[in-house]
Amino acid sequence: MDVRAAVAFEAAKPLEITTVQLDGPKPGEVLVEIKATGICHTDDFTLSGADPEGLFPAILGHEGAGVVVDVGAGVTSVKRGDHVIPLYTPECRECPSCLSRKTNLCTAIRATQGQGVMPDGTSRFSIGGDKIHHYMGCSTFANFTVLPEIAVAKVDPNAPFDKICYIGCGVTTGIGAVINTAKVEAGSTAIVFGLGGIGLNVIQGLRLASADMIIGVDLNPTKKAWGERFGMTHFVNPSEIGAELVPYLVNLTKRGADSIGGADYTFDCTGNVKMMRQALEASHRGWGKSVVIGVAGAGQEVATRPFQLVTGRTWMGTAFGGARGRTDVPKIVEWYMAGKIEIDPMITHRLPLADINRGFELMHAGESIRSVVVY
Ligand code: NAD
Ligand code: AHE
Ligand code: ZN
Repeated sequence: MDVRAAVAFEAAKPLEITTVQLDGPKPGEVLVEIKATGICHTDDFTLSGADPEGLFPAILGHEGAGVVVDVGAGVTSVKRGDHVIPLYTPECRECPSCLSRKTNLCTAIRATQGQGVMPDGTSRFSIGGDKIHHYMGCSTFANFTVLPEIAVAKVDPNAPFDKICYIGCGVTTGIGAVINTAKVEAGSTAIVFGLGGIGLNVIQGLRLASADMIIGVDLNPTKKAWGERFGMTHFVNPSEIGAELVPYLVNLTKRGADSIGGADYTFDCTGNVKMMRQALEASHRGWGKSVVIGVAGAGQEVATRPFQLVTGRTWMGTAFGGARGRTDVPKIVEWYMAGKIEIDPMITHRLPLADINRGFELMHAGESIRSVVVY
């Protein structure tokens, strides 16, 4: 069938809106009509050419929501008409990783996903017979896509697509990093580096977890109001403090009889490896946990003095907020429907597919939190 897509033909070039051919679902796969998709910084990261796994041409996009329109042989967990969110972290419930209960990083299809193809090693997308790669197993920058059955979460059919698409990455990543990965306790102190589409969801996760002190750090002064909107208690702009950032933050987090300082929990949501180091070093001696969420490009490495770890800090990371997609994503949709979490104010721009490149421009200019393409 012919579908409309924004195709990344080459790195660092605008997406081209065009018609591509999509083959129907094979056994174990589902055809989904994508109704809306967010634009995440990771799409920009891959389009920039910095992603060591980046493949071109490809149909990017991994933050979608839509409706199942066809299913391949043997599919049992979803049917035509079901509303679903594609999962770049699937949940097969059978692989050693899923069975371990120690991680959400299902390994059932990770190898072929990284090669931009479906589990049988072929792509469903093409143009004039030439293969187009899938992306993160999702390719939501097309109005129809094919996904493995294990890579869709069935959600409440009353939930609006143009909001819950954000649960496909940003919302779940940010809130999950707090709840699943860091396991923040009530009364904690926390620092969030980078107040974009992910960092603001870390902040609302911290509010949900009843953290006491929630410090946001961002170079963009407009992010102060954004952070406060979701529960941030203090804002620090590194370019305005006129001091070294880490000692400044350590001092700010000193409480009561504690003369050492440092936050109980810190989160990097910038993808900048220098900020990742500062986040670790701003966590509390003896027990601080620092969670890397940001994604950094090929060749980038994190560094710190081993002393920082010897003295009891833990450096950890999270993908998709540690969420088990088919189990946890429907619950997060319910939290949204019940008013327990906010999504609407973070969706600052709605665009037709034809204007998708504008969404990337808004991100680069720091003007959007989330742009959502509505098909
Ligand atoms: P974004 O562009 O919306 O936000 C990034 C924010 O960081 C901006 O507000 C920017 O001003 C700020 N920032 C950048 N450099 C900074 C610096 N040096 N100091 C202070 N602030 C700085 O991006 P996003 O969509 O929120 O994504 C954030 C990061 O998280 C990206 O690296 C993205 O690829 C990654 N990500 C990871 C996961 C995961 O599962 N681990 C999921 C989604 C996104
Ligand atoms: N391909 C990159 C890594 C990109 C990456 O880490 N992706 C995150 C999700 S970011 C969503 O916006 C992820 O899920 N990682 C786990 C995984 O298995 O990919 C690289 O550096 O090679
Ligand atoms: Zn993402």
